Amino acid sequence: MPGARPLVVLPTYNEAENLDRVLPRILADAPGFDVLVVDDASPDGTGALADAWAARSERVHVLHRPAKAGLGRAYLAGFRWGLAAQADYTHLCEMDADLSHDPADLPRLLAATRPDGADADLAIGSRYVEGGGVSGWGLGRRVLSRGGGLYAKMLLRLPVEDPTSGFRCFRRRVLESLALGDVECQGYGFQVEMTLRVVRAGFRIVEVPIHFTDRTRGTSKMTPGIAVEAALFVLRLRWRGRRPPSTTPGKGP
Ligand SMILES: Nc1nc2c(ncn2[C@@H]2O[C@H](COP(=O)(O)OP(=O)(O)OP(=O)(O)O)[C@@H](O)[C@H]2O)c(=O)[nH]1
Ligand SMILES: [Mg+2]
Repeated sequence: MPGARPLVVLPTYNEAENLDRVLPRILADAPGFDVLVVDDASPDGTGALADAWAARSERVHVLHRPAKAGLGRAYLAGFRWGLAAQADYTHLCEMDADLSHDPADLPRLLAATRPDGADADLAIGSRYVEGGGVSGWGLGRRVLSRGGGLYAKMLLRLPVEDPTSGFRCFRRRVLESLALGDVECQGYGFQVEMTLRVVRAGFRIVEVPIHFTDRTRGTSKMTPGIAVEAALFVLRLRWRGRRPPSTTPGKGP
């Protein structure tokens, strides 16, 4: 996309087996995208691998954090890094490092933010719109994902079919205008909370169909406890719903 300077924030915790596969795919299939690996001191050495990639490619950057602090915290740190970077990134994207998200879809997400395209402020890679899908998951995981998404959509009245998706592209001004310091959820409710904040700030969201493939290497960080925590967090957001989350005045669309 002419004039765009996108950054993909890639959170990692014990993804050594996947990092060597996903980084070359991003570099090849998403030309013009820089990558920021946000590693929480993974015991399996993911951080050192990321450093080796950064030494070889000026498109790869690494943010090391001292301990595992959750997906939401990793993304917020990555967004702050991206907004402060000299590169003047125009877009900040989210993507899992386990190849569940296809790097070749990044240009499509970015294109959905084009003024002469879908003109989205936030493009969400969606498994649950026509043309999207999931492979590799058993029935239980499918029900949890689709059910969790519908639950959040209905309780919070979100105009989105896949509010828990972690494959996204934000226009820079969206993240600049949200008060990122107020974002509460450290874990998997983070995606839902961000969706709610973007909707409430009046920005335009468009869903782009994606095909999600279950990880084939490394281990999932998802546990039943994390799913319950996210569900309870959505309830809290619902009950606090009358008071809109704060945004910086005057920066909305
Ligand atoms: N930096 C950081 N990354 C994390 C943390 N928790 C998860 N991640 C990364 O976030 C991405 C998504 O996590 P996954 O474990 O794949 O979660 P999931 O996709 O919901 O679960 P699976 O489908 O089972 O893989 C992966 O790249 C993880 O390595 C964390 O606490 N810190
Ligand atoms: Mg995953």
